[in-house]
Amino acid sequence: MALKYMTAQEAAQLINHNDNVGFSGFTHAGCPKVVPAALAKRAEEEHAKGNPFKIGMFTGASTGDSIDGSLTRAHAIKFRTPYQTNNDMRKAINSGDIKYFDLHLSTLAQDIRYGFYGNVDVAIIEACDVTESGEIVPTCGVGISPTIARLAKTVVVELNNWHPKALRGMHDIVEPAAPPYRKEIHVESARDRIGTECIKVDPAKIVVVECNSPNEGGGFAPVDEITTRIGENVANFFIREMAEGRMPKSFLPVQSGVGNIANAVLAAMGESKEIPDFEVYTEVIQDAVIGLMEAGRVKFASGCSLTVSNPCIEKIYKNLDFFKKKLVLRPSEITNNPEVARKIGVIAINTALEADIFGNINSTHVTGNKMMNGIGGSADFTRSAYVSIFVTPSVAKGGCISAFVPMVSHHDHTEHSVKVIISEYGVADLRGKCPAERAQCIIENCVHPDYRPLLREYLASGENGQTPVNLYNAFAFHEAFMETGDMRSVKWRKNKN
Ligand code: 0RQ
Repeated sequence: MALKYMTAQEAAQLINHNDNVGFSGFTHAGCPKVVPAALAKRAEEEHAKGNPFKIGMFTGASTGDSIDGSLTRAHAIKFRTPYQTNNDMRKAINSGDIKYFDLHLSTLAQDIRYGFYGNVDVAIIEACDVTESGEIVPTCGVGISPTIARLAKTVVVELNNWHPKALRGMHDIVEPAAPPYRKEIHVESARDRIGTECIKVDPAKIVVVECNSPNEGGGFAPVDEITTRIGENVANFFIREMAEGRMPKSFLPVQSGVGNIANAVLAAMGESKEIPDFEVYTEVIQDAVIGLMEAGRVKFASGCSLTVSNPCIEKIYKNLDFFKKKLVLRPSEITNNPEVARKIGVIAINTALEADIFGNINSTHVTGNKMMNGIGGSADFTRSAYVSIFVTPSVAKGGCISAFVPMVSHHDHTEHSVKVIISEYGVADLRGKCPAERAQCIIENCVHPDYRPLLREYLASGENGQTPVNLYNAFAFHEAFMETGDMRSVKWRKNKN
């Protein structure tokens, strides 16, 4: 049957106040742009007429500014899940304007299928191709698209001609069955394909909006001295692990988080002559992976999105034959699936906002109350990895904040899942250590020299018991920062002696 074409403005009229809308993509990659922008305009117009207009939002992860930014600024969001990174949205979440619930990226698609969060009324899916039989070929990010497209009553396909139709074949689309009928996921290596090359829905529910909109990929900060040292420490840790027989000489697939630090760590691993060529099994494939692939260091990468800069995506598209043999893009419930991570022995490298000296990690909340981004996929991998590593610069904000504190102000990953912490100063290998030993190891290896004496004092002030915390002083660093803007001004409340 012939597909129905319309303008972005007409498509925006298909969405009503209180609808739940699912958006394709994962990070800025694969996100629709023109329909969300038209939807934001529609919300503003409705508000100007005195009508309420807010939607519930499901996405794969963070999105581009044309979704999260423009809908936030239009006050068009009732609730939002999961991960986000947009500055305007962050402010709206922290002021209570947007109800944000943060969850593991691997679980969102199945939670939606289980009906935990209500219906999906409309799905807006960016595609490089759509056929009259209802085949939708995603662009450079997949996220939760297969689920929202199948469940939605209306699927708006944003057919973005900026992306080549020849992307068909890069994706591996599959939706696991719901329990009690769930079967094993047969991904045994990053290269395995278990699904189809496109999403397929009833064509009668598709409307198509054509556009030609460039990707919204920003760049990465140049690698600096701190990130270089963190990267070198990670690489040296792996070299020791291989020498001591704890890591197979053929190496294991690598997952690395999002952002500048993760990008720099991968670059350092690629430069190390002693680390063999390796595979990547991750969620976001960043610029460094593509560079290493061209250099022959990364043999294959499985991910949910090409979260790369615009020059990098243009390079991939110019050389698609080469990259299609080395890349596969899957839905987030497969890339981040704990079953797969545990089975194939993923090495997980994620970034912490703060860690405490016992190895608990805060990835999400500044001073325990202000949401930064969200947990993303970090816990999907951390809990199930072969070895789970957190990296962080030892200090933030010019040294006024120590990334290592007596007690984290918010808990995302517990000491039970965190095996290794690495800063620019060194490596704290926490495996097999009791809490007191972990604390000493972190203080002596990872903490900035300005904060080492303070944290030694804190540890000495701890109560007897298996974990030597001192609850009177547990948040003294945070208190000092809130009062003076510098954690080094800490005053201990009560000492054991
Ligand atoms: O702020 O930009 O204003 O200077 O936090 O910190 O050091 O640039 O690091 O960009 O890698 O982000 C944890 C947020 C780190 C990210 C987090 C301030 C610091 C700076 C950013 P400025 P950096 P990154 C895969 C896995 C959770 C999800 C995850 C993240 C800004 O990695 O969101 O891992 N992780 N997903 O100054 C106050 C502290 C601070 C602090 C740093 N202790 N207190 N501010 N900052 N430490 C991805 C997905 O799941 C999609």
